[in-house]
Amino acid sequence: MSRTSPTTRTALRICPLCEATCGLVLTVEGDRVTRARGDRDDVFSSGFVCPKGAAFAELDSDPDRLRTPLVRTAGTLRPATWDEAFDRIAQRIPAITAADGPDVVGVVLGNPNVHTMAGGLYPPLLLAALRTRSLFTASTLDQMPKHVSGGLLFGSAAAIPVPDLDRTRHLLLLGANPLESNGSLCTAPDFPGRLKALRRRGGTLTVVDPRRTRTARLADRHLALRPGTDALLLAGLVHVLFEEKLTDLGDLADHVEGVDAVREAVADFTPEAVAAACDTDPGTVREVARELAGAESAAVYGRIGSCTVDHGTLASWLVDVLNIITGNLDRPGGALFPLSATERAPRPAAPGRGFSLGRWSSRVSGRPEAKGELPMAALAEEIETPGEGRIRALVAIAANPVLSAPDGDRLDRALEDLDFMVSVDPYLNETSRHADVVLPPPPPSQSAHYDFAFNALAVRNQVRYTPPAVPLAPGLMDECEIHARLVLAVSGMHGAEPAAVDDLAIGRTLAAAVQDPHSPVHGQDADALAARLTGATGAERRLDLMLRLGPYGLTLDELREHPHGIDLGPLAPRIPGILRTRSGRVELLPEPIAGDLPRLRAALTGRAEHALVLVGRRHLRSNNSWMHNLPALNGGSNRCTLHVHPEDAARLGLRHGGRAAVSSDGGRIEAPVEVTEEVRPGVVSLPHGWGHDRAGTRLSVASAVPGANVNQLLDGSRLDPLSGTAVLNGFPVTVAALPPGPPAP
Ligand SMILES: Nc1nc2c(c(=O)[nH]1)N[C@H]1C(S)=C(S)[C@@H](COP(=O)(O)OP(=O)(O)OC[C@H]3O[C@@H](n4cnc5c(=O)[nH]c(N)nc54)[C@H](O)[C@@H]3O)O[C@H]1N2
Ligand SMILES: Nc1nc2c(c(=O)[nH]1)N[C@H]1C(S)=C(S)[C@@H](COP(=O)(O)OP(=O)(O)OC[C@H]3O[C@@H](n4cnc5c(=O)[nH]c(N)nc54)[C@H](O)[C@@H]3O)O[C@H]1N2
Ligand code: SF4
Ligand SMILES: [Mo]
Repeated sequence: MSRTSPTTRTALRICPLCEATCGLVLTVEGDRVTRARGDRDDVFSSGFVCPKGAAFAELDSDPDRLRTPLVRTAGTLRPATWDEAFDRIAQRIPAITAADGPDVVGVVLGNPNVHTMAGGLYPPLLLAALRTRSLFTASTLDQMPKHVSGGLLFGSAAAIPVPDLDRTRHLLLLGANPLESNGSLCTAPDFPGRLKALRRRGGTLTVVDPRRTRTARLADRHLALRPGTDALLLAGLVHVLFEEKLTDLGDLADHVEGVDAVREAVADFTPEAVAAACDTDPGTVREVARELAGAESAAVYGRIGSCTVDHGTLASWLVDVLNIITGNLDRPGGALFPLSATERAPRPAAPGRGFSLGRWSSRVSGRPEAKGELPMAALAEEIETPGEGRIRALVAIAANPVLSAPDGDRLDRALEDLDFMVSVDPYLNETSRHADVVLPPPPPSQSAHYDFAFNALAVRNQVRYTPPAVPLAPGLMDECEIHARLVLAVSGMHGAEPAAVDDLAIGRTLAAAVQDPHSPVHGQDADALAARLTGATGAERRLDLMLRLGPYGLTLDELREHPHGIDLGPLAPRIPGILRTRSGRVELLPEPIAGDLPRLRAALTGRAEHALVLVGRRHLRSNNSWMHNLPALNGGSNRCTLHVHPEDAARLGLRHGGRAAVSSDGGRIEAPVEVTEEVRPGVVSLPHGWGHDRAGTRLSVASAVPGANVNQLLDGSRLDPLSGTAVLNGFPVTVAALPPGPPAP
């Protein structure tokens, strides 16, 4: 920290607003953040900042943020003390569990949990304390297919290969728009700059997206395929590689089984067969395959548009299959597994326990669990369907499923049926308004930051820690302490010191580590090791412990001594050490995948002609459902409009600036029309996270421009069967012009 005047100083803060994790320099006047810019000295982001990061000060001081807990009394939420709030939780949750069993308490974890230290450290302890299997997270609206394919192929749901963006010579990118999203499952500050650098060093970029996005405009080749058909295209590419003898596993050959089985499995997916379904031509499928095989190095990378679709897990699996059979997995310039500073130190290659799916199922629709989670799309029915095991109470942390999950109106009603609900959320929004207790975390400037999740998904190994930039305001509670107290309140230890939760976690970790022959502390004294940990809070001490036990043997003090971060070098090969399959090898055609292939084969034919399908989109100044409340980010081109291609607009009588009704399985919504060639014919697009028109929220800016909730078009029944991920892209809709009415919100 440097002082520029007695009351103005600067402080560093890693940006928590997307997966790029840019380093920010905050200007602090008194205890107030007044400005944010990119930190030029940050070892990873080197000064990059986007409009959201630049709006950090506005976000931090949003007057609509809650500044005290809220507790429901006589039907109304009113400000309360922290003691009252936790007392209420301790009175209710253990009693509900005691009466009806652990599974009647549901837990919902939303996206910002991967952007806070609290969300990285405490939810596993909360789940252990509750002993509930009723876990629902944003993963089943997002990347669960990647966890399932990584689990099945490599034996660990955490094994997600990341494209080696800075070294690859060819990137085949499907269903991602990093020029707006700044990247996902591929943490890379200044993703746009890194893509431009790829082109500058002579590399090539192919983008597969039904929309001509800003990312697609940067590409050498843009394939505007029919939404929902990526798995077919990818299977076609695999087919061509085998047919034309272009496969070459390189150093991986000894570590992969099932190659011949995959060759047979894709026999039907000829370029001719897939091209028609994808709306491309067989020649293009062949060219894309040859480019991939011919590149000096290449990476295939698929995201939201290839995950939240009918064949999300198959598409995610095929992405990895392509990287493997072209010899690009686990080699520089291909797709590699990062090695984060807080993961367990690598151990020698050995067969593992493998990855199982469907160890239990949801009560109402019998949906199989994946990675210990049930589909978010099944939450409403689990609350509203009577019978033994009905979810009666809910703990929602950093989640707004009323807007982010299918059929928000139904979930809205279901949440009203709960006996008790807790929200840990800074806003009173569409979801938290149903809570009986709302626990608000402080603004980000008052929290320490460490990226547990994204350092394990970054294009370069590096590590950074930022302590709170300003002191905790009077009356607020650090989010780690909120989580720790929540764990105590639900587990009958209400009133104990929150540090007890961290001490328990540290004790357990160390007890296991000193017994583990591969641990750097094997055979040492656990108490002495615990006494050596540094940190002002339980969370800091736990971070220090994870760093010490991690692959680089770092300490929290070292991170503090390097406020702009420590670069740990480019990604390096990790196979076979990372494999945890039962065979100890990459299992290229796992049984659940083989079992789902007939469904993909059926999709080769039987496509509904003339049907319009809907896809989503993100805007650079958006962040899912919760950043529409900032004047600097809302408005301009960041609007909830329906994008329609001019040919479709003419056919349907839609006019630019007019209004349209969009209908599908789950319902009907209305939105203003934008006629644009950005979408291909046959496809319309609406962004998600809008629909801020419900009563009882405190979102003064967002509720003035509510927009429509695209997820109201879904009824929650369309899921990728293996991962339980909701189909949010590529579902059929009908669109009709509406007579001119009141101006669009
Ligand atoms: N149609 C459609 N739907 C989608 C998507 C799509 O592409 N199309 N995308 C999906 C994806 S990828 C995701 S990840 C989900 C996201 O869906 P959710 O996980 O529900 O995330 P958000 O909608 O961003 O809501 C985040 C909540 O966290 C709160 N919050 C913000 N900061 C903090 C904090 O520091 N601590 C705590 N405790 N709370 C905080 C916010 O106020 C808000 O209530 O949406 C999904 N929904
Ligand atoms: N500005 C901004 N940044 C964000 C977020 C945000 O809301 N706003 N959300 C964050 C979160 S939670 C996530 S998970 C990431 C997501 O990051 P990305 O995966 O990059 O997400 P999108 O920008 O939605 O890009 C998805 C693309 O898939 C395309 N698409 C739709 N259907 C299909 C299909 O069937 N096939 C193919 N090939 N493409 C298809 C869409 O047109 C869209 O361009 O972004 C993160 N960053
Ligand atoms: S790109 Fe993401 S991490 Fe970087 S400043 Fe923008 S929102 Fe923050
Ligand atoms: Mo996401």
